[in-house]
Amino acid sequence: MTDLQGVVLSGTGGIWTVLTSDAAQHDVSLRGRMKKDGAMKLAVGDNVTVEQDERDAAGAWAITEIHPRRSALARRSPGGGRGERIVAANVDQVIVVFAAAKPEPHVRMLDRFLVIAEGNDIPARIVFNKVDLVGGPSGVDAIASDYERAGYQVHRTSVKGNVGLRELHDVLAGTTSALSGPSGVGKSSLVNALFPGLTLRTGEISESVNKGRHTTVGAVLIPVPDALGGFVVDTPGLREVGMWGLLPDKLDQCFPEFRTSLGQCKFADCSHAHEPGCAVRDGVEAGNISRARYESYVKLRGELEAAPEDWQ
Ligand SMILES: Nc1nc2c(ncn2[C@@H]2O[C@H](COP(=O)(O)OP(=O)(O)OP(=O)(O)O)[C@@H](O)[C@H]2O)c(=O)[nH]1
Ligand SMILES: [Mg+2]
Ligand SMILES: [Zn+2]
Repeated sequence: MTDLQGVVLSGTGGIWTVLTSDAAQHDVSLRGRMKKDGAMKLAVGDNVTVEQDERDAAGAWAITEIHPRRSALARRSPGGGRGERIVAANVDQVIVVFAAAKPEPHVRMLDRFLVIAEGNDIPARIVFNKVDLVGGPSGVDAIASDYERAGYQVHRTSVKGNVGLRELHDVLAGTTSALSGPSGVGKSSLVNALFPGLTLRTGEISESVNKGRHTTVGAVLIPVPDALGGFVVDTPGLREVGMWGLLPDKLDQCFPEFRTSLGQCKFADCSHAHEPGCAVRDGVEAGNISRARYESYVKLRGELEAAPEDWQ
């Protein structure tokens, strides 16, 4: 038996592609006992031990161990299903990508992506791509300013116009970043443009958005062909994003600009929705917290309260 350490790059239908420490890629399956209920579900980005069974004539490789994760980007299973879906493991930062136009950016949805990152304790930054469609970087100032005020780093990029790519490249170098966001915003196009040599599939917006088809199918972990190394996770665009694992009274901590007000409300268990003496609402009135962000909070809080308990 030979065993090797590796990292999971992608997987479909029970077969996973693992990059091993000897720089080879192997298609592997999970050892039987690891498929049992209660066993940790494998995700791209997981560090694993793989083993080749020399008694097996075909010399098949199997994953014998999944190593503890330093982080996991999880959301609710799609289609109203219960339980969690781990998008990627061992992610250091989430890059939430939206387009300046085509498709139009939706702030409610952007806030959901940010809350998922915050709820998983993974730092997030925001990219508005396709600024060529709105007259350049300043074309997204109106929508970006709420997020900059909230403390997020916002990048304005154009793959077509080669805008902001070097700066974004530098924040991805040497670390593991997951790109998430709706379909057709240019996530795969950005990865291709940032790292020459990569050729991820990209699609026409008309196809991916109108027909509900996604160009990227399943998350893939991509080793960055760069001196500093690191990984980028390209994910398929999401049409709807389900929150998972978040208690309603933890939601306020997922809005960084609320944090200085938390603990200042009249009632210790303030939901910030209707109670008197609410420091968060005072912050909105004083113009320190954006009204649109606050409205996202109220909407999400209502959704989390209405969700069955086993989703929380
Ligand atoms: N005008 C303009 N179009 C862009 C830009 N970046 C990407 N596109 C186009 O947008 C379309 C969608 O790009 P993709 O990279 O496939 O989008 P994606 O976010 O990976 O989509 P999914 O894989 O479906 O989630 C393609 O037709 C790209 O050529 C840009 O900066 N400006
Ligand atoms: Mg894609
Ligand atoms: Zn309050």
